Amino acid sequence: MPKLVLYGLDLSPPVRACLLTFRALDLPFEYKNVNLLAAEHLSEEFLKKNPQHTVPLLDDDGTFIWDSHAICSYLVDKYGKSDALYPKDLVKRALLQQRLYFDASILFPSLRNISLPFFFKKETQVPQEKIDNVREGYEHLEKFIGDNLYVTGNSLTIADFCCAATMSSLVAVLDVDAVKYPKMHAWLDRLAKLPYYHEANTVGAEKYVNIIKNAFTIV
Ligand SMILES: N[C@@H](CCC(=O)N[C@@H](CS)C(=O)NCC(=O)O)C(=O)O
Repeated sequence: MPKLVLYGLDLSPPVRACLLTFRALDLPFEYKNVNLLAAEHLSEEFLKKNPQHTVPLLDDDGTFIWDSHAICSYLVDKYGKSDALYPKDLVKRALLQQRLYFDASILFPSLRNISLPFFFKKETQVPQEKIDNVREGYEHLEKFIGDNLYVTGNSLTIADFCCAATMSSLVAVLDVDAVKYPKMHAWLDRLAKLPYYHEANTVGAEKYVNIIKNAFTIV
C-alpha cells in the first residue's frame, strides 16, 4: 500500500475531520505538522503541493488532494473496507454531499471569517453580523439532525466528522446551548463516545477553544 501523508495541524477543524476519517478507517498514515503561524504553508515547497496554501493536504503517493471534504470522500472511496462512511447509493450520497457542502460553504466559513483575522491580523473586534452567521448555521444543523442520530440519518458518515470538527471549534464563538440546540448537543455527546474521537478531535478542539474563547469583543 502506498504511503499516505497528511499535512496539517490539530488546531484546524478541517484537519481534524481528516484525522477522524483516518482513525475510523483504521488507516495508517504519516502526519506532517505545518505551522501556519510560522507561515510554513506559504513556503515554496508547500505551494508546489497546494497552491491554495490550505491544510489539510493529502499526499497519496504523489497525488496531492486538498480540501477536507474531498480528502475524506477520497479516503473512504479508495481505502474503506465498506462504503458505510460515504455510501455509494446515489440518494444517500446526494444527501451526504449536501451536508459536506453545507459545512464547506456555511458552517466552516462562519468560523474562518472570525478566526483568520484573529490569528493572522490580531483582530479582536468581531461584528455582530458574523456571530449572526454562526447562529444561522446552528439553526440549520439543528434541523438537519432532527430526530436522527447523525447529520444524514441514523448512520455515522464523514459528514458527521466534517460538521463536528467545525462545531467543536465554533463553540468558542457561540455556545451550543443544550436548551436551544438539544439535537446538536446530543449529537456532539454521541460522537464524543467514539473510541478515536478524543485523540483525533477533542484534543485539538480544546486547544483551539482555549485560544479563541474570551479573546474578542462583539461590536
Ligand atoms: N475548505 C477547506 C478549508 C481549509 C482551510 O481554510 N484551512 C485553514 C486552516 S483551518 C488554512 O489552511 N488557512 C491558511 C490559508 O488559507 O492560507 C477545507 O475543508 O480543507
